Amino acid sequence: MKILVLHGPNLNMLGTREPEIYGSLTLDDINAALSQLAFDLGIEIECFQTNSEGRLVDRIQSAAGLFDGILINPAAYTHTSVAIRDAIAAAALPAVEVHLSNIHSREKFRTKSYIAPMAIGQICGFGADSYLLGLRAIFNHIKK
Ligand code: CA2
Repeated sequence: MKILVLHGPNLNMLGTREPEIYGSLTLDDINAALSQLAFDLGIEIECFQTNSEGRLVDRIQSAAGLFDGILINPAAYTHTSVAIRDAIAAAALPAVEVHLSNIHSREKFRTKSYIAPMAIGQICGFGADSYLLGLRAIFNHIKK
């Protein structure tokens, strides 16, 4: 089993600012924890971060046939991107949406996700654990 892990815009800044919202771990720390969990589960992951909406669409499009599922934190594009939503729908791969913060308890504009209706589920509010729970969720879903 091979899972593509996608991190959206500004997540490369993790660990530098706003630790009260996003925690103090860096993106490398999160990727390392995901790699350890992937090893424990006996699966492969590939992690990719970009600030570009188009590059996220490109990676989702090219995932078909190479990956069994997508774990994605679309970051701010969650609340704006029909392009990423359409790419996930077209890829026809199971996707799990994750967020570090609880997007439902923050500003109203963050409560809307264009991605969630295309995902098998959404996990938010658990910091880096959202990613780990998300990886377990997509693993269990695919294994069934
Ligand atoms: O809670 C999440 O994971 C978010 O996807 C994070 C996005 C935000 O736009 C979403 O509404 C919720 C923002 C990521 C920006 O992360 C930074 C971290 C440190 C310093 C600056 C930005």
